[in-house]
Amino acid sequence: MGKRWVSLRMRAADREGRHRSGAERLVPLEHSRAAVLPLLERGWSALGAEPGRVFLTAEPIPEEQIRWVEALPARTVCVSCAQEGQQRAIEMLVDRCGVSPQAARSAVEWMRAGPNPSGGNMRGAMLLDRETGERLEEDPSRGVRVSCVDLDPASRARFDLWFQGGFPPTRFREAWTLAAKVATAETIVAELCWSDDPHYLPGYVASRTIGYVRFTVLKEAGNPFGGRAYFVDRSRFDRSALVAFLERAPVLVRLSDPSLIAEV
Ligand code: WAQ
Ligand code: MG
Repeated sequence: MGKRWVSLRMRAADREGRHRSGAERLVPLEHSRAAVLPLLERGWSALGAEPGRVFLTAEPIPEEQIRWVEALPARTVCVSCAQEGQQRAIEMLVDRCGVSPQAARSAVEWMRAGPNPSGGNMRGAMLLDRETGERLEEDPSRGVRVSCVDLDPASRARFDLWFQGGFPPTRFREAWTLAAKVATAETIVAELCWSDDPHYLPGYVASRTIGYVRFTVLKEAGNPFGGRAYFVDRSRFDRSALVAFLERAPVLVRLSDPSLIAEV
């Protein structure tokens, strides 16, 4: 029998069930006890003094089911304000990733205003037609939550050694790991993301062709909205297959060569 792995998911929700925070890991069974504690802490700190609940799910994953993918090369583009960052991100989506200007602009608009049609943020990502910008999620107030993905432990050690605990922030490591899984979905041509944290201003555009391109500022300071937009090629789009892959297919990201991330 192969090695045993565990998919861990955390979700914090307020008393009305509104999403506050989530996180996902895929770790060897023997690391799972230690991995749960930080997830629990994150859930509690997202709720703060508010009443609510933290849900923790642990699911065993046989090693044979795991697909290994290479990490994305990453680099940082310095911009001076959100307007400039959004403009450059739109250009990159349009010029390099086959997204129409209309679709790129519509993703930016949704993310600035809160992508949840009933107000605020979403738990998962939007799926947007790369031509028309039309929203294609089954439930647009929830979106699609990518799960069952992590940097494998040896690559994580390589990553930590390379940066020696200095820059970049944890948010980069997590977003870049998630983006490597998303980039392997054939019907997704690119993604755009920035945080819903009002104080975390960087964001990125990612795809198989351009890798992970960070922008130092993609949102206005103080804006509580953020999100992820996955641009899909409608001609090859099979929603249930794509959602099953993003939500459930186990993927480990391998960083064979740390020079891939030397320019973040
Ligand atoms: N799957 C799909 N969508 C997700 C997931 C996921 N696992 N996690 C978060 N989202 C969506 C959800 O709508 C959130 O509101 C939104 O993304 C933002 O999530 O420095 O921290 O966790 O290179 O706030 C990007 C820049 C940071 C990192 C992104 O996102 C860098 C970030 P957050
Ligand atoms: Mg988050």
